[in-house]
Amino acid sequence: MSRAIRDGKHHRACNLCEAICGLTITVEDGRVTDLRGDPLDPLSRGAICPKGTALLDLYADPDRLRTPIRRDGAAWAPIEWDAAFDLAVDRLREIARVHGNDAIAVYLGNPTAHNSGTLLSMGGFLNALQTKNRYSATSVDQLPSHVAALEMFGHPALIPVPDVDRTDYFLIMGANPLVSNGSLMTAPGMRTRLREIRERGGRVVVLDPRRTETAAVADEHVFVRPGSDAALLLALLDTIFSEDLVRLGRLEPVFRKLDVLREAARAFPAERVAAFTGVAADTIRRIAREFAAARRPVAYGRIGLSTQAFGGLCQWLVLALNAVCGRLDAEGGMMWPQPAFDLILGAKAGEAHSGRWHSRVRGLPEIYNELPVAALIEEMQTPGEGQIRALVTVAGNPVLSTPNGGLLDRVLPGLDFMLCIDPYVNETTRHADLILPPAHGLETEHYDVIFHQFAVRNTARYSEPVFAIDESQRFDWQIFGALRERLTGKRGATPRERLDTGLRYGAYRTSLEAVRAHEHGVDFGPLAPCMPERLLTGDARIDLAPATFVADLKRLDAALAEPVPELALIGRRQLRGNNSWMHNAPRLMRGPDRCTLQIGIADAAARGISSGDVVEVASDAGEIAVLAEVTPDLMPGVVSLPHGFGHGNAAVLLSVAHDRPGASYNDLTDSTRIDELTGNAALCGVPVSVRLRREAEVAAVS
Ligand SMILES: Nc1nc2c(c(=O)[nH]1)N[C@H]1C(S)=C(S)[C@@H](COP(=O)(O)OP(=O)(O)OC[C@H]3O[C@@H](n4cnc5c(=O)[nH]c(N)nc54)[C@H](O)[C@@H]3O)O[C@H]1N2
Ligand SMILES: Nc1nc2c(c(=O)[nH]1)N[C@H]1C(S)=C(S)[C@@H](COP(=O)(O)OP(=O)(O)OC[C@H]3O[C@@H](n4cnc5c(=O)[nH]c(N)nc54)[C@H](O)[C@@H]3O)O[C@H]1N2
Ligand code: SF4
Ligand SMILES: [Mo]
Repeated sequence: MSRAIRDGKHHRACNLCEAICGLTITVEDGRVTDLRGDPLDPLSRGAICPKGTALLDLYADPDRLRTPIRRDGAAWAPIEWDAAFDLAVDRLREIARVHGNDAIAVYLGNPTAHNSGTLLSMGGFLNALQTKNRYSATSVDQLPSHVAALEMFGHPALIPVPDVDRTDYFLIMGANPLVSNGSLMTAPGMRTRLREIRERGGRVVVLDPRRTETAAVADEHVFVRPGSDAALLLALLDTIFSEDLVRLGRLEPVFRKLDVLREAARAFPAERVAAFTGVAADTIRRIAREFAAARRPVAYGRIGLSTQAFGGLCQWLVLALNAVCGRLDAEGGMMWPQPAFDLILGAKAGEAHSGRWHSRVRGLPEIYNELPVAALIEEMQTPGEGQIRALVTVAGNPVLSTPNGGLLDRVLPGLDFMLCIDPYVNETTRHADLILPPAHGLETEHYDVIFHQFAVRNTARYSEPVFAIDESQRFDWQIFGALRERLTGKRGATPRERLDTGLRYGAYRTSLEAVRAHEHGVDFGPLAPCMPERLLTGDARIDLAPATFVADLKRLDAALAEPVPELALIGRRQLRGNNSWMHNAPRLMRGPDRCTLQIGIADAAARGISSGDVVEVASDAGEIAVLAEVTPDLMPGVVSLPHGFGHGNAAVLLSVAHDRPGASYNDLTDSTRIDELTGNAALCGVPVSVRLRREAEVAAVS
């Protein structure tokens, strides 16, 4: 293993999650002797979580690939970088020549968003492939927020974030920031930030089917039935309209169609939605009144609101609720960060579109150059022109992270070619013909081009690598550069050059050199109002009731009459994990097995289930066996399982994870269960049955 570049204190961002905490890493004699939160970082103020320290495990992980490998029958063989690039490009070219460009699919996983080298170099390679079959983790995540931002503010990246540091009433729906450390809300140190809201006399209210870690530190927690939040939000809006609590604030002149929104909400009064949501009408009305009466309230909804059958409606209605209380672009409300490197720099009003093409089999619409990943399997399985024959994955693990992952696992071997850019042989990359591993984590330089865009304070920070790579390794941007050059004969700008250009033209007219000079980061201050100037809608106004959303209310209306499933499955992110890929860090895997099915006391008793029993969980899509954990923290009729486990296959080269395999949530999800408005996968609220495994079967599992 290489030595650190220099002794002394290194200050850099943790690039594992959206919180982007500043770290101080002490190196003595070439070795790291200490790693802690950087108290001088203007955004994170010393915050850190257990995953941050696990960066050291990642660096030292013997399972992490440092050089390319190619498939050799059932085994892997090493291959030189140049030969690997040639092989990749020859195979991709051949497949495109015979079957057309769309025969090559691309899947971009979550860590691409946390890696500036990849973000600032991958475009040329992707464009060279000229395929419409682009997929990413976006459509198992925040796609509804992009669609709502596009419809209301004119650009998918114009998503506002809660100004947590100044709010006095934080309504949190379907998010667990104490564990996730915040998402579409880069706000490191959430425990402190939530405590500060309460210390300044404010209130934190959590609506969630599980009494979460965040609920435990909130002033109030209310159980809400999975998938029912759109109705709940409409009822909150209806109370605000019918009790005359609307106050539009500064943006009133640019709002359109308030009357349409009022009419839409009128059909969902609190009394009508109470049974469907599981929330008493009185409670809904009280929360609406408290929200409207607070001085600086803000409503925020995340994964639990997005990855459900009404994700699009939810994200629209959260924004609408903020709007009618004058909370858009207001201090302590939903605000738009103004990042030093701006993703929407140069975007023109009225220019962004969705639905420019559709998936071949199901006709799901493109947005932001991508198709919903729920369409991936059928596009591989259905014969005909445009059928996917090859897959390129970058920093992803769709076998564990996308709906019907178990089926995807069985379909991938049928592809003609699979190229994975990833440092691990995981459940997905194990099917690759070729794996190109980029240098990783502490070996790379870094700038959060995405997460400053969603941060609760305007800051900028550039991170230098701590460790040098050796000659046998390549950076991600070198990999993408080499692939692009072989495909097009062209060379692109380096990530540093692109970053510098972006910073020079951005809001603060700074430069890479200037940012680099501040090792703890540059502070541009708290969020500031910037609307309507930053709007990108064609008419420079905000549509409070976009027609496509209003039309989707019919589906919600019909759902209110449908029978409630006996048990609905929801997820459970864990502090000591990161989707599917940090289960190989020894320091995160100590203690009892965490891949348990949590079930409420009454639901467990009705099935004769006790903690520690092996239970079988079945859905329309599949079946898994896991340990049960009986808890008082779940709403009756709801069970909860973390996603990202299922590391049991012998071909997965993750030795620590392999010892704690668990089972995959997404063996139970179904790619036909989507939010029909946006195409996002509906991973929450999956109808399941749960039963105790019989003795003989238990023996077979253990
Ligand atoms: N049931 C259920 N499913 C879910 C979710 C859920 O809540 N419930 N959540 C969804 C969400 S929000 C997300 S974002 C997705 C995540 O889904 P994915 O992005 O598909 O999966 P990850 O587990 O993040 O896998 C990341 C992969 O990237 C690799 N990697 C890490 N860093 C780098 C890097 O710098 N470069 C490269 N090239 N590779 C790298 C890791 O080795 C790992 O193989 O899962 C989704 N799936
Ligand atoms: N430690 C850790 N941190 C992470 C990750 C991780 O895997 N581990 N993943 C990162 C990623 S990729 C993302 S996108 C973010 C996600 O960040 P968050 O959205 O904060 O993540 P979750 O913890 O999944 O919170 C979702 C909540 O929604 C609830 N929920 C489920 N269904 C419903 C519903 O129908 N209605 C309501 N109201 N609530 C519902 C769940 O009980 C859960 O509490 O976290 C990021 N941070
Ligand atoms: S909260 Fe996120 S960014 Fe901060 S140390 Fe933990 S993993 Fe890293
Ligand atoms: Mo995510």
